[in-house]
Amino acid sequence: MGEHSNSEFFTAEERALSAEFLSNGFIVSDAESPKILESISDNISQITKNWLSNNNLGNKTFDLANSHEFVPNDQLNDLRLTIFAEINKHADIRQRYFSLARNTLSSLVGNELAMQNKVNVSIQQPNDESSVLPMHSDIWTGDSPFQVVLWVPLTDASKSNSMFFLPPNKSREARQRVAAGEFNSMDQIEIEYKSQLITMDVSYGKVLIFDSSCLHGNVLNLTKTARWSMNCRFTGLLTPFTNPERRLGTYYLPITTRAATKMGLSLLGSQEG
Ligand SMILES: O=C(O)CCC(=O)C(=O)O
Ligand SMILES: [Fe+2]
Repeated sequence: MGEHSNSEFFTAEERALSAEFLSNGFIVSDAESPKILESISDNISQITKNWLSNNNLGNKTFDLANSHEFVPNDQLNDLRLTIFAEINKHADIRQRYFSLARNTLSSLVGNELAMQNKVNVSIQQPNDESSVLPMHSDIWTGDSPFQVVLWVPLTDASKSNSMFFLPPNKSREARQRVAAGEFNSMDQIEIEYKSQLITMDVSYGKVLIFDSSCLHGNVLNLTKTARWSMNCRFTGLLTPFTNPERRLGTYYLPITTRAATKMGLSLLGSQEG
């Protein structure tokens, strides 16, 4: 199958998006529904406000970007766990999250998708060493190589409060060198590829979709503002799911199964199949 074997079946717009994604490993676009983005941000703010008052840390309304004025870094993890539990109690949170990038995901991944069972929340407050996530590939923790991450900032993300990313060609090389045992630690790879890392610049109102097999991570936030972001994973529904801990039906859940697939699956599961 040639690289461009069926590209003439795409619209010019789809071709351009696909080429950009394959070459850069990521796409930044506008959230497809600013209203829904705001509703998610409001939910997170409310959960945080409740947590602050339950912990006697105040009851003022504040910008998430200034959370470090209220949330001590040593209590961040407790807040993070609370938000994760509470936001995922909203029955429609995954539907709302998906609707932030439904069209772009459809172009890049397909219109028949599986989605991670929960949405995740990251908080990177200024000078908080404990939240730094070293360079990694999500495939190293068993995530699907067919996976993209939809990453949505709730505050403007840039410079050291954002995340870094190693482009696909360099990531491929780095993964091969890791597999060959060339490095003793993640730090060593990060140092080796430092000059080739891209810092994501994604302001509130935009979304980032990235190839999570590419190496990525974050650094100590040396800016004056906190970064709050969410992330969740998507794959094509009918792609191989080979890792027992990343199965379809548990870690990934079908979200947009089409009629013909339901038709075929029901036959496969019957005596006739
Ligand atoms: O938000 C970050 O800084 C890193 C996120 C990440 O590693 C992921 O979503 O896979
Ligand atoms: Fe990751």
